[in-house]
Amino acid sequence: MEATRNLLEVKLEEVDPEIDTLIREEMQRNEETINLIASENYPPKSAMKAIGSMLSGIYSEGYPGERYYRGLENIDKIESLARERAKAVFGADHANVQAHSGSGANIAAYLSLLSIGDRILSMNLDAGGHLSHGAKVSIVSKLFDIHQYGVNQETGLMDYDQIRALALELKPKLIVCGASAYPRIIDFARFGAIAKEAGAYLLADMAHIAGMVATGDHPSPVPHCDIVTTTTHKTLRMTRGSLILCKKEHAAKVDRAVFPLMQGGPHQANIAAIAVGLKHLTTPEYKAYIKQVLANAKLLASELQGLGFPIASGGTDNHLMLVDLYPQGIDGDTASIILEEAGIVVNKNRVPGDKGTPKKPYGIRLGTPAMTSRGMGLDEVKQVARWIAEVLRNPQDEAVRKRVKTEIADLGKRFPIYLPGYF
Ligand code: DSN
Repeated sequence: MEATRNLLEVKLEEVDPEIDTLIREEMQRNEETINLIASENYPPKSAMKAIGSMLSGIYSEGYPGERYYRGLENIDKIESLARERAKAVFGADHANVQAHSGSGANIAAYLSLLSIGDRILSMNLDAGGHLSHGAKVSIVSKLFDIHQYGVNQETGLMDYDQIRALALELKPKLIVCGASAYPRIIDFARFGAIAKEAGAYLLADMAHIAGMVATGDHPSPVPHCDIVTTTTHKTLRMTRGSLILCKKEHAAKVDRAVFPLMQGGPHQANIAAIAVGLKHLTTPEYKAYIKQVLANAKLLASELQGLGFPIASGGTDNHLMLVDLYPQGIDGDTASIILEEAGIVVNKNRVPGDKGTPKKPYGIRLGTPAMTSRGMGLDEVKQVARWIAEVLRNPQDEAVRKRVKTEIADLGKRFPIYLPGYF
């Protein structure tokens, strides 16, 4: 009978056509545009099945084998699999998979090693660091004594001698390395030596480059660090979440810092999805994918340079690049708006030596993980570079944006993100 129909069984499109439509429109928007946001990607359907499962409603405070609730024998196995897979992929002694996302994982990691008020030396947000590394507007700057290093304003590169000098002078209890907008290889071994000399703990936030670390295409921070954190949805291409990897001696403190210090019950559907995603990382297909992400990024940087757009540090060793728009006379905010109108989605970003403001910097950050997930390769990269140049050289010309948008929607049809029927 209609009146007693079980609400659990009613389809999304029936119970909430508004949200259903918005989700479909968002999927359509993605199919018809090119996503160059360096921190985004498209998770596999297999992981989305796990995150859309009934595990979404489970409570499981504690850790496998030591929970505060009963009925968790399957959940314990799932979380244990996620932890073991994370340890195996990255060669870590211990993995915590419960922190809901990257910033929380970083704060839990700090709290496991430090006392409130302790000194941290980390990378400045303007230079490519992350909010949660201690930016003024973050809670991290209220909890700890933050000192920061940048990059050389001319070369755009980290200056390890300067970082060493700062570390020896400031004697921080923790050094944080890893970045959200740094296009070059990070020398984690050098950071390890600096931390050792300064008597500091070392934490690497490898969120952006974790995919390359997983495949061996970027040196791993794990052997050199006390703790390594990462989100799971960037180059790792899982659903949103995080991992905290650490040395054996920090395991108990890390686990306690996540639960009960920072969080209550973990999101087990997401942990199941992360376990699925981790399984993908060891496949030949994923390894080939990461190689293509890197080849695409290198080509995108050199093509844009050839078209007259300087790239910070002269290129990229990873999946992202920073385009300096100052010579073009267009700020990153305006550039991101007109590129979006043309179907190319990017974020504004400061570049080394930026003459703009945080809201109107003179750069944009581009990344190739998402477009590569669609199967796009070098030919498409060249075309994307030409479209970007055309749009940015003609900021007043709406007709150009309109035409490019149609061309990109056509390209999107040739490279669907997901085949129909998964939702
Ligand atoms: N917001 C992410 C990025 O875009 O890099 C980092 O958390």
